[in-house]
Amino acid sequence: MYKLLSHNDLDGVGCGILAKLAFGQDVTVRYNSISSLNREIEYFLEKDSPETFLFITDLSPNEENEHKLQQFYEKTGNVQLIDHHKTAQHFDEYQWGYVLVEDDIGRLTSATSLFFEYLVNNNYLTKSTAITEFVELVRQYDTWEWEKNENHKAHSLNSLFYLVSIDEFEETMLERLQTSDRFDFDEFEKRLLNMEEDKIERYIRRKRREIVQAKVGNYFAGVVYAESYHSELGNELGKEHPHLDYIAILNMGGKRISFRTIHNHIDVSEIAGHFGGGGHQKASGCNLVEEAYKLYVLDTFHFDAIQEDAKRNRHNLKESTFGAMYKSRSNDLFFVYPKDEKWIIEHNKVILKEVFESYLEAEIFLKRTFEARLVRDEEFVEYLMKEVRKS
Ligand SMILES: [Mn+2]
Repeated sequence: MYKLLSHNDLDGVGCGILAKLAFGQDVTVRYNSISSLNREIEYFLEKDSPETFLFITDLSPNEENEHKLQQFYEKTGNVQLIDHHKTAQHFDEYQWGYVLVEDDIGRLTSATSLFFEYLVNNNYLTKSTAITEFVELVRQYDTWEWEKNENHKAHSLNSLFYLVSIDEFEETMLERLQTSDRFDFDEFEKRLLNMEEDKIERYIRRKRREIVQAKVGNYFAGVVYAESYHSELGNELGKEHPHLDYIAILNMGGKRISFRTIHNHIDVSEIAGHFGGGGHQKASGCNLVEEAYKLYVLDTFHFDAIQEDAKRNRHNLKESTFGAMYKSRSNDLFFVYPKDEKWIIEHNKVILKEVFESYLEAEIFLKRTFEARLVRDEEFVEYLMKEVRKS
C-alpha cells in the first residue's frame, strides 16, 4: 500500500492525480494545507502500517517530524519526500528527500513535474502525451512561466481547479488522462472558464483601488486584503506598481499572508521565513502571526489607498522628454524630465537635488517619497494653460 500526503493546491493535487494513475486502488491520498501536514504525518506514524510506503509532495514537515521520518526511514525505508520549494532544500540531504528548484537545463520545477519524473523512472507510470501535457500545464502555472509563454491554458487549468471541488477535479482529470490522446477542456468548461476570466479581471480592478503602500523594514510593500486569486493579484498589482518591492496579500479569515514579487532583487521566501512561513523567491506565505499582524494590519489600516496613475493619456506621458506631471495627495506638483542625459524632478517648481539614471528610477523615488500619481491629461493641459496665461 501507498499513502500520499500532498498540498491542496493545483500542483499538490496534480501529484495526487499522478499517484492514482500509477497505483490505482493501492494508494490513499490526503490533501493538506501547510499547517495540517504535520498532524497527518503524526497520524501516519502512529496508526498506519509500517509496510505502507509514504510519499510527501509539495509540502515539508516541521523539525520534529523531520527527525521522526528519518527514524521511520532507518527502520523501514518506506518514505519519499519530493518538493521544489526553496525553503525545503535541506531535505535533499536525506536519502528519502528529493528537492529540486531548477532542473539541469535551468527550468523551474514543480512538485507534479518532479513526481511525474520519479514515477516514470521507477516504472510505476507509463508516459503518455495527455499526461505529459497535463504535467507541463501544472508546472507552468505553478512556476508562473505560463505568463511569459502566454500559455493561457495553464492559467485556465488552475481556474478550473478552483471552480469545482478537489474530488470532482480529480475524478474528471483521471478519466480524461486515461482516455484522451491529448489534454484539453470540453466545451462546457471552456464557457465556464471564459466567465471566470472576466470575474477575475473585475476582482483585480476592485483591488487596484484598495491597495496601500507601506514601508516595512527595508522594503516597500503594497498591502491589500483578498481571499482569492492571490497569484493573479500579486502579479497584476506588482506590475502596476513597480516601485513596490513586493505585494502582501492578507486573508483575514484564513489568518494568512501571501507575499508576491515581480522583482529579481527580492526573495519573498525570506520575508515569509521571518514570520515562520516559507515558499519560493517570487511567491511565499505565512500565518498572520502577532508581529506580521502588527506590521501589515495594525500599522497600515489607517492609510489611504494608492492613487492610480492616469491610464488613457495622450499628452501627459511617462518618459516624455517634455516632462511628465505628477501630483501628491496634498496637491504638491511634480515634473519629471530629462536633463543632460539624466532625469530630474521638480517639486513645486524647485528642482530636487537627486539625479536619476533612468525615468523609472526617478518615478520609483517620487512614488516612494511622495506617493504621487501621474495626473490626467485634462489637469495637465489646464495647468499648462494657466502657466502660459501667467507669463
Ligand atoms: Mn508547488
